[in-house]
Amino acid sequence: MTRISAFFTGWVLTLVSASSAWAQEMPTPSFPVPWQLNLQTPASPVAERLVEFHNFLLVICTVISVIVLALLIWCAIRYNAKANPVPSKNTHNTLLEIVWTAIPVIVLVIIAVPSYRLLYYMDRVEDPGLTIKVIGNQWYWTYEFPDDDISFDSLPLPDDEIDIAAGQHRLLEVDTPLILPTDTDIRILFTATDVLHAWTIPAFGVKLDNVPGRTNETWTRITIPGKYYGQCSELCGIDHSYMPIVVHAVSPEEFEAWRADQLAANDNTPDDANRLAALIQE
Ligand SMILES: [Cu+2]
Repeated sequence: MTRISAFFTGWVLTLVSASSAWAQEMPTPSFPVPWQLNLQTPASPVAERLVEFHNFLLVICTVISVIVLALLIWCAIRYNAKANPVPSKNTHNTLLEIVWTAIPVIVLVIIAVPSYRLLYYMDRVEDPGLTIKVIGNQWYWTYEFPDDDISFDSLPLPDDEIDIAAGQHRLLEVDTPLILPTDTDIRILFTATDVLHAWTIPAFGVKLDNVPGRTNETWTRITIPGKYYGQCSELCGIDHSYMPIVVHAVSPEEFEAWRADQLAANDNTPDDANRLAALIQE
């Protein structure tokens, strides 16, 4: 706790070194491990529901596959030329045709109902506690907190700055991670300055296109504090694979401390008008 608050104090002065220091103590609740099966550990209500829906679909897929395989085996054994030398001349069976049309329709409806329910749940949040804006650039991310006038770029760390011993990962670390509070409904707005990008954090169940000239929207509520990784998921040019995403999810109190530091830093920086006035006086 004290180390984290110490980090907040040093944040403004030493962004890069501070973030790598924090990397050592930030747990990664949802990071892939060798031989892992299934999806990453969900860290938001949307991601939990996506995992549940995925498991539900897996059951339906398995049942259909087993039934079709059993039918194929049964036909091959029961109706081969040796076992059934005189084949039936039937070409129609009304009841059978109704059944094999109706059953797939019913299965699709059973899938569609929870699918649409989840789609609308993911769409937007009524009363967000925080709004952030994610802007895709070739080839880095810009994060804005529109209500607080906080804005910064998040650039990938080059290979020679990656500290494997500190738990860092090549091609996944950034100089300035996005800080977000846990247990808060966060509205996320997406846009881009140049081409299509897609901001993605698998653990949050968030993946949406950043489209130039358009604002997309979704939301998240992070349930587990820690460090989360993602990557741009829309082919956006030669460095598409070099624009990682890092989110540090901290408690609302720690987030407020960070926000206060950012606002204080903003106040100390002369805005463009002041800077211009100073230049003219000289
Ligand atoms: Cu991109």
